Amino acid sequence: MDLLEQAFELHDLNHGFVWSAPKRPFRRLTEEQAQSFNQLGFFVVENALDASTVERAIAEIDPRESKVEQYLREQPNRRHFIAEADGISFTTHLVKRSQFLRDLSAAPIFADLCHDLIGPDVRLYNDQAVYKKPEYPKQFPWHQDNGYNFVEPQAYLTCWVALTDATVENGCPWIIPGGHLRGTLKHHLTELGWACREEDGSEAIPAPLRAGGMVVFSSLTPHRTGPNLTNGVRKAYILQYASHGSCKVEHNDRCDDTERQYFVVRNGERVPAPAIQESRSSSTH
Ligand SMILES: O=C(O)CCC(=O)C(=O)O
Repeated sequence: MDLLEQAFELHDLNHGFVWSAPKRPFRRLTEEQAQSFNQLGFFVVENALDASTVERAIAEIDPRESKVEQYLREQPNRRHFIAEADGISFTTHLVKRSQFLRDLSAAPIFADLCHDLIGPDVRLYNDQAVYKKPEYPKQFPWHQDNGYNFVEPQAYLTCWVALTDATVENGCPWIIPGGHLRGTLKHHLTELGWACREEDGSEAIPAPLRAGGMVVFSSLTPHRTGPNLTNGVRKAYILQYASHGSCKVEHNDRCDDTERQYFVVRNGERVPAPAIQESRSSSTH
């Protein structure tokens, strides 16, 4: 089997997958966005967040990311799994500690997209800030988000929000259009992350963004981010949403952690994020 065929092998748990187009009526999605999501697996929203929201989000994330960076510097080889000091950091579950980010995760723009692209009952699945540090020469390899933890239903939603301009030079996302249609592909673990293909291929397209813009894509859309060849930090906040009842199959995890996997849409209606319990918001972890 050659490399190209291997790239299109299916995940062992992917049986009988059928892609479903977004269902009308839409609350926020334009016809053009719906068509792009359905056929290509993604679309871009410019100015999804205004400048003051971006600024506040960065102010909430930066001190927490600094602690993650400090932790990475103290690890053997300055690494923890795929995170690397002065390279790439993952600051996870921020909604457990920041009421601002918690409220943001349930803001109308995200809740409406969840309603249109997932359905009437949707929970936050995961949130994390991903920072790529200056002059970090490594890519984040081609993967589908469902290649990390296999979730059923396989198609959930990722909103990759740029907090700084994301460019080809500093590590913006790249996408394989149409790569979502067969469901989850086979992945293998590399030093830089799970990977479903090695080569970019001529079909790969970059999705550069201005700060405040976002790429909305399926958990099944193959994507990568490039190296950061600039002297600035590339900052992204990634919010993911899954339908109520979703399950991480290998862990039998129902994806309904009360502290962070709350409803953002229930019975078709937006739901405000619940308040953080006081003891948690003051936690330094
Ligand atoms: O933001 C990045 O550089 C890569 C993050 C990503 O693709 C992911 O966490 O799935």
